[in-house]
Formats: sequence, C-alpha cells, structure tokens
Amino acid sequence: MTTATKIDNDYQPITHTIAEFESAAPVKDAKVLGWICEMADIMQPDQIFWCDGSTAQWQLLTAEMVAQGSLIKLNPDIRPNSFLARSSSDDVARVEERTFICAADPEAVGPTNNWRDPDEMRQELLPFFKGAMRGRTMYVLPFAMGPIGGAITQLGLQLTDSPYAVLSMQIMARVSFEVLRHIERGANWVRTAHTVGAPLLDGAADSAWPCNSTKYICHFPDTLEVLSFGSGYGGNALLSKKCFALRLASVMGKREGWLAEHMLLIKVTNTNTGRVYNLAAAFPSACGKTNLAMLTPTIPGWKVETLGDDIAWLRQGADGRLYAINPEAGFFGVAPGTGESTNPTAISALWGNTIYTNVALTDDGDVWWEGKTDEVPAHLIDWQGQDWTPASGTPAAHPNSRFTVPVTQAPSIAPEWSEAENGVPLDAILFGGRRATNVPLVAKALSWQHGVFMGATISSEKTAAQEGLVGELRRDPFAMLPFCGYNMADYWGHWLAIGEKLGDKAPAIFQVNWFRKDADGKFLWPGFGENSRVIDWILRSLDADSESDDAKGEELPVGIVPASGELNLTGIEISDESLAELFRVDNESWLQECMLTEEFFAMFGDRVPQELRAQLQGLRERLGA
Ligand code: OXD
Ligand code: MN
Repeated sequence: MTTATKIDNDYQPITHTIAEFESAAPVKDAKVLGWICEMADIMQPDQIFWCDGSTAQWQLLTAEMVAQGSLIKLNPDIRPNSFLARSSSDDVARVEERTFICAADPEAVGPTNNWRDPDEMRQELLPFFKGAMRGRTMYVLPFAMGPIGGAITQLGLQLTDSPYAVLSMQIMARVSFEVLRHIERGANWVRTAHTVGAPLLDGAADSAWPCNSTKYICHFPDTLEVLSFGSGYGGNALLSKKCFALRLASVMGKREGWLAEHMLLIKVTNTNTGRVYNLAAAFPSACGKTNLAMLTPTIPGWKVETLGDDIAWLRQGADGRLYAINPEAGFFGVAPGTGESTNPTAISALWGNTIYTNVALTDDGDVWWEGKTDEVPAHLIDWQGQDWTPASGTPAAHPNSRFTVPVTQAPSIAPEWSEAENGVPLDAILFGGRRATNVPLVAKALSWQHGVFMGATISSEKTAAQEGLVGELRRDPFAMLPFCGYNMADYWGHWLAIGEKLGDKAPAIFQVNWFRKDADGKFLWPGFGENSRVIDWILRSLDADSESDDAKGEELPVGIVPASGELNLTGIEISDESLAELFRVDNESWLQECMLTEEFFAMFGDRVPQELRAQLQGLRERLGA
C-alpha cells in the first residue's frame, strides 16, 4: 500500500456475480476458479470483488465503511489516512476454545490442540456456511507471505465478507494479482475462507461490526485449508497470520523440512566493526515482543533494526545455514503499553495509514490507549463508544486493542525485510518466558539439543497472585502452544532433526528472562532498552567461540551465563545482590521444576523424543540429583 491521498475516481474494481464468474474472473487457474465457485455456491454472496491491493481499492473501501458507520475517520491533520474500528464486545480476541485442527489422525494433532475429524467438521460447518454471505460482497484476496518469488515464501487466497478484514489484510500481507500469475504457472497455494456469519436478509440494515455468537476457526492441514466462521477480529479473521503462517505452515514445515515459528526477527549491527547479526526470538503473547523487535539500545556500539515482530519462517539455505524471513507485511500490535517512553519507534510508525481497533477516541479525533502517554486525557470516547474520564474506573481502550500498520512505516525497518528475498542467516535464537523466579536473565544453551529443551519448557507464572510459587506454571513450549498445528512432541522432534541437518552451522540458542523479581515482588532488571545489554553479551559470546574470547561465560547447571564483570552495566544502577539474584540457580527449586517438566512431558506419552528425556536427565545430574 502506498500513502497517496488523491482519490482515483476512475478506479473500477473487478466485481461480478456468480453467474458472470467464468468470463469476469481475472485468473485462469481451474483449481482457483473451482474453489471460489464452490465456496460462492455455498455462501451465496450478492457479488464477488477481486482485491488487487491497490491504493485505489483502499480508498474505495475505507470511504464505503466510513459512510456505512463501521469505520471512524480520524483527524487527517493528526493521523492521516487512519481509521478506528470498534468491535462488538463479544468479539475482541482470538478464541482458542473454538479453534480446531481437523486431521484424520488425532494422535498426530496431539493433546495441546482441539482435534476434530475433518469430514465430520465439514458436515458440522456446512449449515453455518450455507447462505452466510447473503446480501453481502465476497472479497477475494490473493496474497503472498514473504517476498513474491522468494525461496521461503508461500502463497494463499482468502475469501471474506468483511471489508475490515480486507483492509487489514492489505496491510498485513502482500495482496497482489501477481500472486495469481504465479499460481497460474503452477505455484502451490493455501485456501482460506472467512465469513462473519451475519447474512443481510431482505435488505436489513447492517451493524457496525457484524459477527455471530457461534464461532469456528478450523484448520485442515491435510488439504491446507482454513474455514473461519463468526468472528471479525484479529487472528480469527486475518487468516494469513496465526491460521496460515503458524498453524498450517508449521505442518507444511514438518513435511517439507522447514520451521514456522512464533518469533520476532531483528538485525543487529556492531557499529564499531560493521558486523551484522540476525536474531530470532520466541516469547509467549504479551511478553513485549514488539518492544524487542523495535529495541533502542541504551549502550553504544549497537544498532538494532526490525525485520519482524511476530512470525518467522526458517529454512536451511544452500550454504547450510538457517535462513529466516518475516512472512508478514504489517504489525498487528497490542496498543496498550505501547508508549512514547516504552516504544518510541512503534509510536512513530503509527503516524498515519493505520487501522486502530478498540482503542479510545480523543476529542480532537486522535486515538489514545493506556500507556500511550504519561498524561491521561481528561475526556475520551472509550472503545465501546461511551464517554470516558479518568474517574470512569474502566480501561478506555480494550486490553487487546490493536494497531494495524505497514512494517515499512517503522523507522527501524531493515531493508532486508523485503530485499533479502531468500531470508537472512540466523546467528542466534532466543527463547523467553515471563518468570518471576528460577530462570536467569540470560543463559546460553550447552548444545542445540539443550536449546530445544529450553524451548520445549518455556513457561510463565500464571498470575501475579501465584508468583513465587514454582508449582503454578503455564507451559508455552516455543511460545507455540496455541499455534502449533500438529503434535507438540513431534514438533520437538522436528526441531531436533533440523539441528542435526544444520550441524555446526546451527545458530546458537539462548534462554532469556526479563521478568525475574526480588523477594518484595519488584523487577530485578529494568528491561526495555536496557535489554540491549543482554543482546550485547549474547553477540559477544558468539564471537568468543571463534575469534576472540571476549565475552566470557560461566557454566551453571542450566546453561552458560555471563562471567562476573562480562555483562555491560555501565550507566545503570543495579546492586550486587540484585545481580546475584538475577543469575541465582537454586538447585532445590530447579529439581522441583524438573519434576514439573517430567509431568508436562508425560502428557505426550512416548512421543516425547528420547533426546529431550536425556536432556532432562542431564539437567538433573548437573543439579546434583
Ligand atoms: C498475537 C498473539 O496476537 O500472540 O500475536 O496472541
Ligand atoms: Mn503473536
């Protein structure tokens, strides 16, 4: 999408009815035509609209939605070409309990997913999809995940009756008719179909946010299809993201020897030597991924550029190293907590061309959310359209309110995001959780296998009330718990197999934890920009392996941590006690943790790779068991 503001009055989108389909559709591929025809026959839209990803199409749809009352145009002097959408209050997040993996073999889907038989699910869905688009337009979006033509890139089509989803997808993915040309030449593609499940019967007036109280987010890995019903929100409706780029792509990666990961991607340059490093990092949702993706270092010597904030696809390149792309084209970021002081880069990315969802509206036609500025406005319209003042006692923006913005607007975006069409070679992979106890600020894995063990055991304490209790952990292996489209234990096996193929070309693996607390419940580490100190040690420790022995480490039972004096702490106040606590490994609580890991592994029975059991045993032995 470009930022032109002139309306192209001559723009004529390709639209037609099902009857005109054969002659009017701008694609010749029989499978594409057959699938769209079949879906249109079921859902019965009034017309079909082909999305070319153009600025003119953006202008047409935003104008229509503003006129219809489903988008609010923000003050163009403050936030040009930007819009606010307010969802229905029962459609505000991904619905994990209504997310299904529909594959023939339940064992292959595993205990962390909702399994359904694919044929039975299709039967169950049919009455919902029948006539679901009556009175509406069916939009057809051809899109690419990654630079078109790149070695790691994949193609897809989304059908949807939500113009909000169309606009969001136009930001989040590379929507273009060029995709159709590649499909015509034989490229594989993924079928995704979405309906809000709210047919407009007999000319009934539309609501601002149509949706259905019944929701289904169904994945069919055997046929590479997604069918989504009833929700207009985020990952439920923008099917390129979690549905395709993680759940289906993880299965595709298993079959084809690559990895689809819930990881941010950054390029870090040593400004003294010019040496470039690329890092991927997995964190559970709401652990500050966007902040790390847009890190502003507080120590000299490093420049951090953004490649991605949520998803990375990893594949071995011709030189044997592991290459990564961010398959997306936009950020779908959580607004609350994104602030001028905490993430100035994100704030400047949001200057315009942005869709906001469920944030608050200011009196001068701008947006606001908790944490955006230190000063709280005296009056707002909250995310539900109600008057709001600081005395209201409710959040002005929904906690899961979002901004949708092109990645190219981040001042920190690295040119490799689009120019490295086959990806960037990875130097290190980070796994992080949110742990008040036990897990050190940073620890380097002793081997690839140990790193996979670290990834497999990522966890967070459940709630503040339970913090400090080792017993209350929410496991989120590889931060993929809601996103791995197949048996999690097989997924660990796949990671081990990839490591074997990479051999000594494999990136190093680290565990990080910004969230450790002292006995009074206060964070021990300042976080945010200061995390650059951890990145600094990580990268210097990579060089220590080869050229110099610059960043020394000390081996603890749980991994290699910075040796005394090796973590750059110049310019921050951190007491010796806090520092010691940040890296303290208490053998007793770690042995307890090993017990919990064993219980967790038991969930997967004998599908757990032997190597991971060996890693658990090795850890116990190092802890002196
Ligand atoms: C997200 C998530 O929305 O991880 O990115 O939940
Ligand atoms: Mn995510």
